[in-house]
Amino acid sequence: MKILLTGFEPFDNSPINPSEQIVHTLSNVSISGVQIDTAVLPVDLRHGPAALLNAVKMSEPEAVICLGQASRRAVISIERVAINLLDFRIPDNSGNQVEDQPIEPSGPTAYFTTLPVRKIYDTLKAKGIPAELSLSAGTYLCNQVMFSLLHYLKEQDLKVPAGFIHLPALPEQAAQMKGSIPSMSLETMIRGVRFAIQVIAQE
Ligand code: PCA
Repeated sequence: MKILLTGFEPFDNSPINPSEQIVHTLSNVSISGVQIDTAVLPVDLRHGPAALLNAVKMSEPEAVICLGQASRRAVISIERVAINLLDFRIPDNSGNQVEDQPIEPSGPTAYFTTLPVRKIYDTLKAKGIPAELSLSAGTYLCNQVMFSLLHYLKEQDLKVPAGFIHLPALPEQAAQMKGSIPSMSLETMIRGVRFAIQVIAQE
């Protein structure tokens, strides 16, 4: 089996992004016989979704897991829904700032993830990894790439399970902040993503 695993480049004045570090760590690794193809996406309104769809076309994966950072989240957040909305709290890395715009003007309001999120959640909890099922991937780049991916797979009639997992900040990122934000070690996050891959491989 082949899974495409994507992360994002750093954004919001941080020099690092845990999703990028995980993708680099698991690049070309085989987990339970699963081949992992990887891509790091730009935090860019125009190029982020395009880079993801390009990676999907190149890899032709049997499942796609996209990763990104959500600094205020305390646990690994397995996203259930992507909504057809762009409303950026901060500009993207190219300076684009959008408010109240649809991602796909003629697209549906939202897509549900097609990953087995309940099984992933149950497995992570059973393995002692803090996790939650989340109802919103936000209205920034992570939601945009999740929506664009699910829209593309639907339009192409490709039965490829796909979805998004948000990660907390790394301890070194939390230490840089003036206020207090939650964090999780890279090691725990990597264990969580490995278990998610194993669950998908067993489907
Ligand atoms: N997190 C952002 C975009 C890039 C990332 O890692 C988000 O949650 O939208």
